[in-house]
Amino acid sequence: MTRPYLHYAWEISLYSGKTRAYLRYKGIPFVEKNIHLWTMPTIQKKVGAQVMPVVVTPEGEWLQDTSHIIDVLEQRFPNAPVVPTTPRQKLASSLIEAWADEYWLPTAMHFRWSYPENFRDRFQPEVGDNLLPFMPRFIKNRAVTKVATLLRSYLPGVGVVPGQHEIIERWTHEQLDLLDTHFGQYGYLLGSKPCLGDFGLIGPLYAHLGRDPWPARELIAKRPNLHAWVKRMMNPPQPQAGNFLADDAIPDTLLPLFKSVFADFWPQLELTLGEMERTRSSLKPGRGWSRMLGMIDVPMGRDKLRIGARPFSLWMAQRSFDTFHALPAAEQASVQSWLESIGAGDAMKLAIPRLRQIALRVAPE
Ligand SMILES: N[C@@H](CCC(=O)N[C@@H](CS)C(=O)NCC(=O)O)C(=O)O
Repeated sequence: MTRPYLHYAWEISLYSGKTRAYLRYKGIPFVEKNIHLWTMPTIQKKVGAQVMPVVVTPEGEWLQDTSHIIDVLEQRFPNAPVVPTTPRQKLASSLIEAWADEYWLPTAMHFRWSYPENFRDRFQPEVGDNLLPFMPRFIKNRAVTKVATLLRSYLPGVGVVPGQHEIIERWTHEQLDLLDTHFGQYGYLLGSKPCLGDFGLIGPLYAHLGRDPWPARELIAKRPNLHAWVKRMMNPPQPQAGNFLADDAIPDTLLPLFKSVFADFWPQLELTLGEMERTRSSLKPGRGWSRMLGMIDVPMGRDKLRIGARPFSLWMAQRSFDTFHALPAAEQASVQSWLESIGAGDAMKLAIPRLRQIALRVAPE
């Protein structure tokens, strides 16, 4: 018998929800492994950062970064592919993955950390049990304080400061309403089976918004179609069934979400690029950029959100550019005409330097 894959993850972790939903949907034999305080140095040694999720293959390889993990597993488990084969859907799926992974961070962090009941009733008890299962509560709480202090230190960098709460909330309510409308008509983003974009979105929409008590009650439970999608994503029907929509169609109900991809996320990429160029001369060989550079003012709906520039967002976007450029000319033309029809005709012209991922950082290739 072959050994199962190991999924080192926490239920409460944003990106772990993405890989867990994927592993379940694909029916890949895996065992969920908790990350204890004493597991962290091993993860650091194997993948270069204290990060989750991490997948260990039956052959003993340690895979890190949810996008890379899914890429590798798609090759090994070609059944029920999550990457559409038709050009517009392929790019659309990749764009939503990048946008969900990167642009939704302020939303995820705000709704977790600005409502104390999440920490009191969920984060503190659960993370304490994860880190130090056999210790008394007061020791667990001390360990949790360290983790929480680190995570809270990220808040201003992702725009979560009191003066901006309202901006994040307004934008989030709009996006959630749009998703609720969409999932009233379709099971998943692109039809009756999930694509890469669905797995990107389930990250923020499960652990933070769908499971922390305040947002689960106030944001998700109040939107029944979205709520049902979150449940479907986390408990996928087996065996897999369903299809992407015929004729490479992109549902009209997704178009307002793509408006945010190009009007909000794209300017974030451009401004981040500026910060990366400004700091390029100080790069040390093999180290890459810091995870966060200077502050930038990024559109968020009709507002602007001041956040730190995160070079990692460019690596995620690079994946979408690569998807586009790998298409044969006729398929690129079809994608281009779709982009033009939604007012994003210049989107694929954004020139970014080639980047490689080093755990949570990126460096020039
Ligand atoms: N791009 C990475 C992001 C992983 C990530 O940021 N994971 C969080 C937990 S959900 C983490 O470990 N953060 C630790 C930190 O940021 O220092 C992926 O897709 O796997």
